[in-house]
Amino acid sequence: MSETYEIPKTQKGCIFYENGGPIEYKDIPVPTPKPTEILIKVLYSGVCHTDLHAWKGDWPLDVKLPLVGGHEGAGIVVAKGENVTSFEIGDYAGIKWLNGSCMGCEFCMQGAEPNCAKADLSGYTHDGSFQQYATADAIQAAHIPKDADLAGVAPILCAGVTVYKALKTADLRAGQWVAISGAGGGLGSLAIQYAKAMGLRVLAIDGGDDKNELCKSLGAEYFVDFTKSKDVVKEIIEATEGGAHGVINVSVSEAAISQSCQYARVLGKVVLVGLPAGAQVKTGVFEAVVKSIEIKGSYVGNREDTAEALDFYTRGLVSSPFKVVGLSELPNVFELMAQGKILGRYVLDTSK
Ligand code: 8ID
Ligand code: ZN
Ligand code: ZN
Repeated sequence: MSETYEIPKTQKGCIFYENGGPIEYKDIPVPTPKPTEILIKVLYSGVCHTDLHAWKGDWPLDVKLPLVGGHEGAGIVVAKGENVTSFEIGDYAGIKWLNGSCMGCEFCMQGAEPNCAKADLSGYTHDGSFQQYATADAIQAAHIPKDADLAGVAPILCAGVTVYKALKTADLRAGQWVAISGAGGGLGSLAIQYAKAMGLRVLAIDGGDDKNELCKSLGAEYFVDFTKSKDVVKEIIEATEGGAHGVINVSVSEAAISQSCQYARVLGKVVLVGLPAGAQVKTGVFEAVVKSIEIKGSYVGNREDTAEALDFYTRGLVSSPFKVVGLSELPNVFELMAQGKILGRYVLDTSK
């Protein structure tokens, strides 16, 4: 049954006009959906480290300016374009990093839509979820079950989907060891739980006692504190009796990413997810050949990965440890994130 919603002309949003410039919380126009788009009343949005990279201008890919960031937005469909058949007014829907793609190129045809050269990215090339109303392509927008907790589900839309896809990319078997580097952050805290749900043994790597406690509470069997360990590589090889079968790199540290090739087991899979500015992954060619390790990039997930990742959440197998603050607090969240002080995720309540 279709409901109707009153849609205001203006709304609150966080917007910046240049990379690294002030983030202004102010009144901005409510966008109008194109014929193929829905308009989502965003109630909650997670803050991903990608949003911080976008604001800083860390990557060799230009952001739209001015920009409203954010790509973990959960809310209600309040309007839709005339061509939209996959959503009804009143449905719960999610804003993901991949807002839209061409659907016709060789990569889209294989379901590798995030790899499309024409990908439109929420909170990067398309105004995202750090506003009260945002537009999303109806094909790519996430379908969120009606009874879901919208604050709780928000981090699944990027962090959950991304780590779930990264674990599939690692192609491990139940009982094998997966090392998660950056395990106490937004992606890492979910990666621990998806890995456990897939039957893997988790070794978590991050810094500080609070992250140690968090990772263990989420199911990690072993925690390596990179700020205290005398030899991270040796400690991991010992704890896993030979090295991790797979590594999910979600830290924002070039050194940690290169190091992961050293503690990967013979025939191990090293998955690259975290995107520190200008980073290179370095490994000795001899070691990589003799150990026959695989180094693979993994980039968010497609519609199927999204539906599957949400299903784990709906079934209660994963939940992001999160803290809710107002949308206007975004600059403070970025500051804590830059210092590596966030346990899990911060979720913004767009009503304040
Ligand atoms: O599709 C993708 N590939 C994708 C999708 C989403 C996010 C990639 N990302 C990228 C982000 O752009 C960012 O570069 O993944 C990275 C992690 O995002 P996040 O989880 O949202 O960031 P966070 O919450 O700040 O967590 C990072 C964690 O890394 C730890 C920090 O302590 C923090 O808990 N960390 C750092 I920084 N250095 C470390 C080190 N040397 C480390 N952990 C272990 N060893
Ligand atoms: Zn993200
Ligand atoms: Zn395409």
